[in-house]
Amino acid sequence: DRWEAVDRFDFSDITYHRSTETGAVRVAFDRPEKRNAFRPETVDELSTALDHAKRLTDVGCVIVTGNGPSEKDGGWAFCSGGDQSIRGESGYEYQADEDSESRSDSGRPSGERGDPRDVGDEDAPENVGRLHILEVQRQIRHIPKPVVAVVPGWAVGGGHSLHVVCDLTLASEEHAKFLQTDPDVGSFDGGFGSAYLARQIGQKKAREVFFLGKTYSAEEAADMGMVNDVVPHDDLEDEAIDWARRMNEKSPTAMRMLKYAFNLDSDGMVGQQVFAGEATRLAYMTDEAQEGRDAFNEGREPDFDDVPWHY
Ligand code: 1HA
Repeated sequence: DRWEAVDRFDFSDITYHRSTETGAVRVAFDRPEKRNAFRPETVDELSTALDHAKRLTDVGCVIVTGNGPSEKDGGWAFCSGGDQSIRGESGYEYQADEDSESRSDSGRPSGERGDPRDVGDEDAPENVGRLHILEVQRQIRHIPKPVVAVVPGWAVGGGHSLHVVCDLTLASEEHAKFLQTDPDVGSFDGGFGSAYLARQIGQKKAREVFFLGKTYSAEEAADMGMVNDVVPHDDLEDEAIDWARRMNEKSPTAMRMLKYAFNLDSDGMVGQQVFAGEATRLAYMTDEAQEGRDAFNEGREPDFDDVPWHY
């Protein structure tokens, strides 16, 4: 009851909620009968929700989780990766057109952005395979607030990689299970899903995760260093809310700079660009930068005489 539905979107594959009191949003995969596998529509919706959450200036934490249990068999999942049943020759394909209505409500309010496949080019192939979960990974990486993966069940394949890219992971003691099936289905996340995982748990362990494809419990995943904490299943959401509240109480600027500082170490020049953008924002807030702007607008030379050369 603490969550209010964000109803400006008409999502089919995810749910999207907000808690004004906590300063958090909750984005949840909502395909429990498929262990929350994602199809392109799901990815579009995730992307839309994350983009929206980024712009909420009173929200300091994004929770990404999976709804459940499955009505079919009671199984829980965070996400089981790409939906193999709609995988085409070059990636995951939109399921339209038998379902063409869901194209216009694939997360984008119609008229605002339109069908995400419509590039305005009549000659463009309509349904090329997509791997754009990687774009969502980058969104999670760059959104200027912590993202917490709350794992109530299976985190598998591309779903495993998603938890890896989140800032923190909280797992259900009874139901969370971690598994990399990428090489079983001829796929490989050679980006954050493997390289960043290796930063978290070390090279030998990361290679084991991919090469042996063992299933790890929440406790084992925590011992390996890819899960922050393990709590009883019934306490999962309460604990997540508690984390969100804690983080939302902290200095937004400090939290943002810290997230980008942690990223910088492994993000190369893109990391520098993102971090530097925030440094620029801080600089813009100074009298010094505003004098530069004012001088230009007033057609005079800037006067920086009173500005000390800090050391
Ligand atoms: O690696 C990438 C990428 C890399 C680079 C760039 C982009 C990428 C994009 C995606 C991916 C990937 O995600 S590749 C990896 C894809 N995922 C998998 O290989 C996991 C497949 N699923 C499983 O191994 C298992 O289902 C499970 C360990 C998650 C759960 O096992 P469990 O509890 O025994 O349940 P199970 O009976 O297998 O599944 C329940 C239902 O969910 C089944 O459907 P049903 O028989 O009831 O009709 C099952 O088919 C369905 N399901 C589960 N996972 C998927 C799925 N259907 C489609 N796709 C799935 N991923």
